[in-house]
Amino acid sequence: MRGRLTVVLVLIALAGAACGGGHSGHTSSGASTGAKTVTIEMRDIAYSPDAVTVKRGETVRFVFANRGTAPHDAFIGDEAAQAAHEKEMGTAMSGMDHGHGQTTGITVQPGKTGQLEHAFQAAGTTLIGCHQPGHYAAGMKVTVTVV
Ligand SMILES: [Cu+2]
Repeated sequence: MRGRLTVVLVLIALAGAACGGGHSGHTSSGASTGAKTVTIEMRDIAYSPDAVTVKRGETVRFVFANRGTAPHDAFIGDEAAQAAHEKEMGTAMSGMDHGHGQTTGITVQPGKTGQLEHAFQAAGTTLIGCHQPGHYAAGMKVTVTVV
């Protein structure tokens, strides 16, 4: 239990270091977009944490670290989008990429890390869901509160 918590804290520390010391608000000449980084672990079958709060309009870089033994997805969208995507994944395994605009979904293999950048434009609640067969139904989702 304690060991697992340590791993999470180390991951958060690493993510913080990766975005330049964690001090926000100062201008820099770096190529970074200044995105806020949120690290989420994927397990069999859950995300950790399963709830995050972000600021409206802020670009958030989600880093998904798959600690499980199965592939997991991360698909961003509200409940209706999640339901539509779940249906789509059931009929055709093709394409997390919906073509134009920003990518809203990725698949992360066991032991790997994947990134997804997203700017939430509307205040409210939306979701990140895993659409590997049965996972979303089993409750593999993150509640994203946009304030
Ligand atoms: Cu999953």
